Amino acid sequence: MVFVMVKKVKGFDYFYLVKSRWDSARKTSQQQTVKYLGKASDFTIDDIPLEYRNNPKVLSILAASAKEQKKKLLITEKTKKQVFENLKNGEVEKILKVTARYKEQTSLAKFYDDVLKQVMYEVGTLWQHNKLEVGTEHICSNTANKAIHKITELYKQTNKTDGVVICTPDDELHNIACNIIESVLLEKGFSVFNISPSVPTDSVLKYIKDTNPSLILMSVTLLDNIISATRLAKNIGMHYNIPILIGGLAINNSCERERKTMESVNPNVKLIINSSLEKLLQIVKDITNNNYMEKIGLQE
Ligand code: B12
Repeated sequence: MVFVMVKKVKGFDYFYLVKSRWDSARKTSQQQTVKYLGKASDFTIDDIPLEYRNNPKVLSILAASAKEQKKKLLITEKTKKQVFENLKNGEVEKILKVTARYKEQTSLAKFYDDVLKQVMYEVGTLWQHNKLEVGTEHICSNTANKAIHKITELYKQTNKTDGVVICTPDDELHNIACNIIESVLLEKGFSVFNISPSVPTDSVLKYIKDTNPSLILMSVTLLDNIISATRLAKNIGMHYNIPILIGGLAINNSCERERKTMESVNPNVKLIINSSLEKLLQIVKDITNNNYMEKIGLQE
């Protein structure tokens, strides 16, 4: 007999496809995990091995899970609308309340990825099509940053030495992503030095010398700044042997040639493309635990 078992870890449900077999000698049933199915909230039929897709027990869990996911989707849509309205009106406190409610059911990283980031992308699209005034776009981004700062104030900087430096290349003024990344890292207890936006290369190098971080995160938004990001990564590599993760909108939209060039200038550079914040947190944890370099083949 096959069924889906639920395990709760840190408040989240995780599914396992489990086979149960009667052991007549021991007169007890033996359970064996067929497949780990992942987080219940992300569970789809594609996670189930083909041979079990018509199993009634599996199908009933799938139906319940789809209903739950639809409910969450509706909540996310409603939250996005509230955040958009509050951003336009500069209502920081209201955003904090909405964030706290959403976070309770999901996580801070999910709030940023599924709500705030999506709303900011929408702001960009409306502005690009002249459907939103530049002034309103600025109010939205200023309010977003104010709200992120308020959220981040809740998480105290620890005195760990294994710090993470967050920066942007020269000329890059977009730093909402940097502030979001700082926020989720601080929430998880990392020591963070967020020097964004746009700091001259010499100052970045000096800052690295002073703080001796175990990891550098670089965020690039404008496609035009891929060149300055490449230059900065090269410069850092000439002075320090520290892993550098580079991500952001420009990296997601870059072409193969640009990606290869960036990775070729410094062997410690790794591009992170279209990653969720939860995945990024996992990578940062792995790096600071010293087992990431081997996994992705970076320099020791
Ligand atoms: C807010 C905003 C601004 C604000 C920025 C304020 C601030 N303090 O950040 C202001 C008004 C200053 C601005 C200015 C400009 N902007 Co602007 N801006 C935006 C907007 C609307 C939102 C950006 C944002 O915050 N997104 C939300 C964040 C959270 O998303 P994200 O950056 O993708 O980050 C996520 C991931 O990518 C990832 N990530 C990010 N960094 C990293 C790093 C690592 C290591 C990893 C692993 C992951 C990772 O994690 C994040 C969370 O999931 C975008 C629209 C858009 N589609 O993004 C346009 C946009 C980015 N801007 C654009 C442009 C053109 C400009 C200007 C040139 C406009 C002008 N003519 O002046 C200037 C350039 C200024 C400069 N020199 O940098 C274009 C860029 C087009 C392009 N091809 O490059 C966009 C896409 C708008 C559009 N649709 O055309 N902008």
